[in-house]
Amino acid sequence: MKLYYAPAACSLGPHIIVREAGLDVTLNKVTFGKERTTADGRNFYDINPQGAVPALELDNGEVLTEAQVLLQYLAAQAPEKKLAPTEGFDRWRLLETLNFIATELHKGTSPLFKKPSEEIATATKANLVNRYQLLEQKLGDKDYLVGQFSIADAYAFVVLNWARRFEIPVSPKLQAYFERIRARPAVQQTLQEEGLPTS
Ligand SMILES: N[C@@H](CCC(=O)N[C@@H](CS)C(=O)NCC(=O)O)C(=O)O
Repeated sequence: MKLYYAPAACSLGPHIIVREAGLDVTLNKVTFGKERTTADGRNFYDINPQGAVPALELDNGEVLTEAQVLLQYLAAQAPEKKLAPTEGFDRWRLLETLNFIATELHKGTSPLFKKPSEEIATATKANLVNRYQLLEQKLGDKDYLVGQFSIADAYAFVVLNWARRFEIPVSPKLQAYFERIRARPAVQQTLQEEGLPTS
């Protein structure tokens, strides 16, 4: 399998899960410019017509996209690692949490990457402050969002990393949660592989 990624983009979540699960996946960096080119010299639009990372190319040539689907697919390749509960109510809680992160936090942050006007930036950030309060409520007093560490935490790590970049205030509890995930050996390895700060 090949994972198409860009440093610190939402592909960071699937990358973390590749390392947590110990999967045999080749990383292929996509350079975003006027054209989108992969590290092995291909036009990325030929792989994902949307031009967005992450994309996962399977050994049979199929290409999967959508971060929360890749997270689930990768976790399913190593069920013994229990990175995504598949039974009981935790399964539904996991899906709810993934969708919340995708639609409220991931897409809620997207406008900030597009050099918005001050008015849009202020409104986007105010909305995110509220959404991070909701994330904190979901975390409650637990170490991780759904029982033990799961794909939801890998995805939450990505958006919390963006919150830091755009100086969106998060509570001490969420900051400690972010640091707990960052300290995991697989996450440290992933950050190093993407050339990102590890502390
Ligand atoms: N719906 C896609 C969106 C992925 C996405 O937003 N990717 C961003 C990076 S985090 C990207 O590649 N943006 C470039 C673009 O869309 O032109 C998903 O959930 O995976």
